[in-house]
Amino acid sequence: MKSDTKPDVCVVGLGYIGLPTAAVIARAGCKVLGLDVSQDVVDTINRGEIHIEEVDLDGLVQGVVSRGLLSASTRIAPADIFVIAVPTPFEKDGEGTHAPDISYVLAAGRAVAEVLKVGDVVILESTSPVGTTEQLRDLIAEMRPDLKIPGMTRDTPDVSIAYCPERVLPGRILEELTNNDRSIGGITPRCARKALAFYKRFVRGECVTTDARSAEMTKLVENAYRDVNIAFANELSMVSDRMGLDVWEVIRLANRHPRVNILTPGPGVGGHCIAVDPWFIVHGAPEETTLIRTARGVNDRKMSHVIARAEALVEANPEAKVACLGLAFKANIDDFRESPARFVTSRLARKFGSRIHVVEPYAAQLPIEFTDTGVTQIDIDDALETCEILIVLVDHDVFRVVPLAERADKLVYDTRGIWPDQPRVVRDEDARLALTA
Ligand code: SAJ
Repeated sequence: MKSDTKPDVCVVGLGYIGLPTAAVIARAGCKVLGLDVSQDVVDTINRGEIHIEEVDLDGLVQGVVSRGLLSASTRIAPADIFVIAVPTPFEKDGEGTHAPDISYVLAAGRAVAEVLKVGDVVILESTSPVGTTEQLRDLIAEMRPDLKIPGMTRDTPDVSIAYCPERVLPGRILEELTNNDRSIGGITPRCARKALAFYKRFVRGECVTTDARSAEMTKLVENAYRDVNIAFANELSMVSDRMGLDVWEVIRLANRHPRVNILTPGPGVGGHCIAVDPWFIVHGAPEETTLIRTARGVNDRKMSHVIARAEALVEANPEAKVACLGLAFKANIDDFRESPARFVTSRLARKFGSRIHVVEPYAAQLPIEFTDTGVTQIDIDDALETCEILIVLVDHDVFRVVPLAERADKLVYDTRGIWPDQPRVVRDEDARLALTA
């Protein structure tokens, strides 16, 4: 490939990261083949449609597919650049820690190795434990003894291999894919430079080069940092409940200090990243990760704390109808995977059945675990008219804007702090219930 021509790109994995990435690269004018194991996903994309929800992604995919820049397949084909964006789940092991599963990365690597040619660049984007890019390199070396592999030859290598994690926020993926800075870690500095030249085609943020292991660790550290900081906020909220304090007031005041910035407590930490990635660090260095492991525990414990307090509130008011506000893992998105709000609500549903009503404007229907519980989905207006107890689990804007006049007489357990003006409910000291905290 000449440096002035646009490379052909193959993106392996067309999920929440792979599909937007493929579409953004295609928008930059590269011909992109998206690879996925699911025939359904491939067919959907080839029709110019999408199988995931993300702001503005539908129009973008429709545009690049219709211009012939993006197509999808279940079969790999030769390309100049390969971007691997497949899942790296984790498995619980016997020790109570969680082992990363990089089998999808290695499977993708095997597929890429089959079609690799001199001059190609292979980039891993999946969140991965430290050392995964080297494992990918070793696998390629094993499968392709005909190629000179970076870090394994004194000559100029035939291919380049690098790690470049995504760091986009669901709900803002297209914007952040373009504007966020990127860390690009090469197996060698030359590999990093080759990958850098590619990202410069569609990234406006700064692209910083490093080695592959540092880039792998950087991604894990970013999410562990956030998890630890959310754990601090969640621990404060449990302490405040115990002491009868309003945690939101305490945080608001503390954050007026110029060097203090406490995050927001919630019903726990959800999604596929922040609650998962810290385990990759713990698994790699179990003896040295007391803080990171403890933070995970605190955030999980916050979910049980919320369930216990919500149950106590519902039990203390046996005649009241209850509305649980939100199922998504965070505000203003329709992603219900690994959601603390969904978990809390399903526990309440199993215990209290038809007394529980769910308000989730982003869900067309209730998830499967609510079948046969007697729980009904209602909208926020119905909830405000008919329910005496409101349990706020997600800070969707549509909940945030409900004026005090419409909820002043409700019993509110606001786990997200969206209604600071809500009158505090008199507490039952024995049950240590501070319902507005
Ligand atoms: N949360 C709180 N309190 C807060 C902030 C978040 O309880 O103050 C909760 C949210 O409600 C949610 C969870 O944490 O349940 C995670 O939400 P998030 O918005 O903090 O992050 P994600 O999971 O949507 O995306 C994260 C981002 N990482 C960081 O901000 C360091 C994103 O940039 C990454 O690209 C993404 O993980 C990923 O793919 O790794």
